[in-house]
Amino acid sequence: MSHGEPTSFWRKYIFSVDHKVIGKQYMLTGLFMALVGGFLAFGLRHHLAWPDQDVPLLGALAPHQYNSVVTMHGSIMIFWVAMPLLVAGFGNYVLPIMVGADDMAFPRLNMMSYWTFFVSVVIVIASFFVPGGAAAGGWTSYPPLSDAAEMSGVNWGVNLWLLAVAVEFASFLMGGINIITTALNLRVKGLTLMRLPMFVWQQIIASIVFLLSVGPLVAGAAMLLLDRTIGSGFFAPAQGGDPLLFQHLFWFFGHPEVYVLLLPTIGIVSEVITCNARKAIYGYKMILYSTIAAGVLSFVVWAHHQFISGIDPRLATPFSLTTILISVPFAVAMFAFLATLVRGSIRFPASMLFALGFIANFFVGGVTGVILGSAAADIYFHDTYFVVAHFHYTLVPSVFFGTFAGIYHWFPKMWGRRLNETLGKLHFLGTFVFFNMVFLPQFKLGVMGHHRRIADPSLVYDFLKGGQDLQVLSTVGVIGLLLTQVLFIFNFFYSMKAGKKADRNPWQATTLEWAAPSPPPHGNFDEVPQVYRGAYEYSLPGDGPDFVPQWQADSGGRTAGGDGGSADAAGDGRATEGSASTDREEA
Ligand code: HEM
Ligand SMILES: [Cu+2]
Repeated sequence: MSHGEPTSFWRKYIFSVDHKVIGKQYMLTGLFMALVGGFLAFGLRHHLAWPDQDVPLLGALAPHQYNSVVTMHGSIMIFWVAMPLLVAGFGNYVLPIMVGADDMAFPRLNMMSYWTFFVSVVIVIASFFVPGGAAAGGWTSYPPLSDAAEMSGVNWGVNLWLLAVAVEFASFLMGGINIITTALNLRVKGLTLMRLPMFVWQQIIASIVFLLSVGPLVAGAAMLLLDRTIGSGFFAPAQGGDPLLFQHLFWFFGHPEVYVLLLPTIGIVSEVITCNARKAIYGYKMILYSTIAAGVLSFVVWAHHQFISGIDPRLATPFSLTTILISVPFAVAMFAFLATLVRGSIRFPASMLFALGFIANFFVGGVTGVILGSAAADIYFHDTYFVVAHFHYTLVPSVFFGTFAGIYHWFPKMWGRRLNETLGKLHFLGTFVFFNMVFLPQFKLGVMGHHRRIADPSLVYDFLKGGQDLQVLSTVGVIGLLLTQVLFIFNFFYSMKAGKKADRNPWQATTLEWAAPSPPPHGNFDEVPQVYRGAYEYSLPGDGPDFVPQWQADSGGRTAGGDGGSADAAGDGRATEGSASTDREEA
C-alpha cells in the first residue's frame, strides 16, 4: 500500500502509481474521448437533419459510413467516456481519500489498469484509419452484421473493435478489484460500513455488478473474433451456429452495464445533494438496500432487449415483470433524494444544479423505461426513436450530469482551485435546455413510428416526412449543446491555473476527503484521520457551524436530526466518543 514519493517526471505524471494522478489521467482521457463521441453525435445529427449536405470534417456520409459513425459514437460514449469518467476517474480520485486511505490497495495494478485502458483507446482510435473504416455493426455488435466482413462491409474495423473492447474490459477488471478491496479493507479506524459515504457504496456495488456481468461478453467477443478469423461458426446458422446466442451474451452484460454507469452517479448525486441541502441524506439504508436489490435484479432483465428477436413468447412476461420491478428501487432512490431536499436550507452551486438536473432528466428516462419494459408496448416501439430518446434520457443524465456534478463538487479538492460559479451556472443552463431540445422531439418521432439507424433519411415512408422538422430541431439542439461545452472546457483549464484558491473544505462538507489539504499531497493526509460519526451530520442545532465532519471527535454535544447516515453515530456510538476524542488529543 505505502510507496515512496516519486521523484522523476515520468514516475510522477506518466507512469504514476498515485491514485490521484491515475484518477486525473482517466478523467482527462474520458473528457477527451467525450469530444470524439460528441463530435460523432453531431455528425449523425447533421446528416439526419440535412441528408444531402456534407458533414463538416466527415464529408457526405454514405450508408456504411453512417453505420460506422453510429457504432463508434455509442461504443465510445459507453466504454471510453462513461466508464473512465464515472468508475475509474471518480472511483480512483475520490474513493481512497473518502475512506481515509493513502492510496488504492494495489497501486501497481492500478497503474497497469490505466495503461491497459490507454492501449484500448489507441486501438479504438486506430480502427478509424484501417482499410474499410471503423466497426459498423452497432455498439451491440450483433451477428450476422458483425460476423462476416461481407455483412457490414467492414473487416479490420470490427476485429479491432472487438480487441479494443476486450482490452478495455481487462483494464476495468483490474480497476474493479482495486476499488472493492480499497473500500472494504483500507477504511480508517471508526469508518464502519454503515458510516461509509453513499458514493463509496455505489462504487462498490457498481464494481461488483461489472465483475459479475462481464464474463459472458468477453466470451462472446472471443467467439465472434474466432468466427471472423478461423471460421468457427458459433453464431453462423449455416454452420449450425446461432446468432441469438450472441444477443444473450451481450445483454447479460449490457443491461447490468447501464447500471454500472448509473450507480456511481447516484453516489455523486447523494454527496452533492446532502451537502448542499445541508441535511443528512434521507433513508441512507433504504437507498443502500434498494441499490443492492437493483444490482441483483439487473442480472435477470436482459431479455427485454429481445422481445422481438425470436425468443419464446412465454419468456416475455417474466422479463417484463423483472424489468418493471427494477424501476422500484431506482424510484426509491429518486424519492429519497427529493425527501432529502424537503425543508433543507438549499444552496445552488453548479454542482447542485447538475445533481438536480440529473434527477429531473433521469426521471423521464426511467418512466419511459417502464413503458418499454412492457413487452406489448415494446413490440411497437422497438428500434424507433422512442428508444433512442429513452436511453439518452438515462445515459446523458448519468454520464454527463453526473460527471459535471462531480467535477464542480470535487474540482477544488483535485486542483486546489475553484471553478468559476457563474460560468458553471451558464454551463448548466445551456446543457439542460439544449439536452432536452435534442431528445424530447425524438419521443414524438418514435411515437410516429420513425425507425432509428436509418442511414438515408430520404428513404423514410411518406407519412414520416412531416417529422423532418423535428429532426432539424433536434440537430439544432445538439449544436447548442456542444457549443455550451466550450464554457466548461474554458472554465476547467482556466480555473486549473488561475481559479480562486480553495481551502480544505470549501463546501463545508462532512466526508473525509475534505479533511485532506487541497490538493492532497502524496499520501493524502497530514496525519491518519479517524472517524467518529456517520457521513452526514448537517443542520445541527445550536451555535457554530451547522455540521460536524466525520473526522471531528467532539460535536459539542450537538446531535444530528434527520435520518440515515447519522444512524449509528447518533445512537450508542456517541457514548464511546468521549474516549475516542481523548485518543485524538493524545495523537
Ligand atoms: C451529446 C448528446 C448526444 C447526441 C446528440 C447523441 C446522438 C445519437 C444519435 C443520433 C444516435 C443514433 C441513433 C440511431 O440512429 O439509432 C445515437 C446512438 C447512441 N448513443 Fe448517443 N448521443 C448523445 C450522447 C450519448 C451518450 C452520453 C451516450 C452514452 C453514454 C450515448 C450512447 C449511445 C448509444 C449506446 C447509441 C446506440 C448506438 C447504436 O445504435 O449502435 N449517446 N446517439
Ligand atoms: Cu436493458
